[in-house]
Amino acid sequence: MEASVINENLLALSNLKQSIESKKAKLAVIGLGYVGLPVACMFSDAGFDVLGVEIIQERVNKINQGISPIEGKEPGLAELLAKVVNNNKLKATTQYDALTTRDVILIDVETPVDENNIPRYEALRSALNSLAPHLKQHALVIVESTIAPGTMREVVQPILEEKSGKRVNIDFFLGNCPERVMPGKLLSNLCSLSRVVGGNTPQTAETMISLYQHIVQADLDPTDCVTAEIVKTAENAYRDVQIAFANELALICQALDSDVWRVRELVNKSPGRNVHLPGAGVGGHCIPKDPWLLAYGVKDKHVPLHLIPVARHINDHMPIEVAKLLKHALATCKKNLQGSRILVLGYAYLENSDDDRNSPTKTLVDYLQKENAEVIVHDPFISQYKGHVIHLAENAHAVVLMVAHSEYLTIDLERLRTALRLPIFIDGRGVFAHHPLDEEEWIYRCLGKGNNE
Ligand code: SAJ
Repeated sequence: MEASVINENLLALSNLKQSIESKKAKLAVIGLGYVGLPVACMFSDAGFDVLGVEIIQERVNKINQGISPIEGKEPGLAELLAKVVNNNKLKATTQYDALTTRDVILIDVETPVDENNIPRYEALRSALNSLAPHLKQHALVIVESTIAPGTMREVVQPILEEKSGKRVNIDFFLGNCPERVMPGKLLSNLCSLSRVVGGNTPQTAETMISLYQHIVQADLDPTDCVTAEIVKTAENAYRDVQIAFANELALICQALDSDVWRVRELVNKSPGRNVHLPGAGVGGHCIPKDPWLLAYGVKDKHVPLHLIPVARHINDHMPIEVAKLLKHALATCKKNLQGSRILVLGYAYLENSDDDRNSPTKTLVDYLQKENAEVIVHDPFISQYKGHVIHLAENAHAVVLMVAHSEYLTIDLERLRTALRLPIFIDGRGVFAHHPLDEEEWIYRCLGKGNNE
């Protein structure tokens, strides 16, 4: 590239950086979901003019009325949204042509994997194809969605260049800054968790840091795009493998008539150990998906991946391990799954959350129904499963706890046992592991604890 072109680009980037530092830069966020909306609100609250682009008209209408479309408890989000909309710092639209005035565009759309664990980039491609024709000269595009390593180079850059006729690092700038948010802590996470800032060039990363400094009070670590893609998917693949180890250890302890809940406590006294919590499965929008995105990044590189896929298999299979405990407990009462009535406690993927994405309970319910059991589901946070646990337990042959919602920790066990036809309690999260139900009164089976035969 000629020196004059390089200087022109550096000047353009420097001008953009100054406009960001002075908050004159106009921002846009594409995708106003559980990540995009808090991000848009925080940059608006920091003083930027932010345009939100969202394909769901109803969501746009709600946001422009200052009403949060996000269900569940997100401390501070509803109030912040109302504030920034009322002071005209945030506006939402379904129209992409409004992006022609935007200096920085953040992309926060979903990036799921399909049943074959292949990334589905329809939403990402659609956002890029819609943005490109309206891309402003010298604009900065930042993908915040979690993507497989190589996606910036193989998908994002080609679409933007081909559909806009512009060249990266000359006519527009590109980066990847993966979000690190958890449901229930969206706003606090966005400002308190460090961010990996992947720029297509080091200067781009620097400019990105000048943007995120306005909302992030933690480390902003500059790097390149592929490193940023790897870090985000690896941090969740790492957690998945950790959980899989805890689950395999639970099955070992069951077989040896030991107690994984005690074993893990003692193992974790050893320096540098941190055996995670065994459980009835791994759900949510991140952990089940991100390991497959990481694996996809090396799909053509002949890297022999074993640990990541097998950890996913172990974790996906845990609801069936819980079903086995149920089967064995029913058998001690000469009852089969077929024709039994089972009360399942918890459908959300996480305790005290209403989020049911990739719910492990769904796997359990499907399995039990295939075995011709009658299944009743309760969940205090999910509208179609709300109800009174004791009433729902009437005439059930067993209770299976799948999610450690606080409500279940204080359940009236005496009334529960009276309501049940058989005193069977399967504890899929070790909620009562340290205070097992009275053996005289209950057939209590806990994941990871022996004597389950
Ligand atoms: N789970 C276990 N055992 C554990 C931890 C979790 O079985 O020891 C299960 C949970 O029950 C749930 C699933 O795994 O079904 C996921 O739980 P999670 O605590 O990982 O919660 P997530 O899915 O909200 O993960 C998010 C991720 N954050 C981001 O992607 C920014 C993850 O990287 C965080 O580590 C995690 O929150 C967290 O630390 O809370």
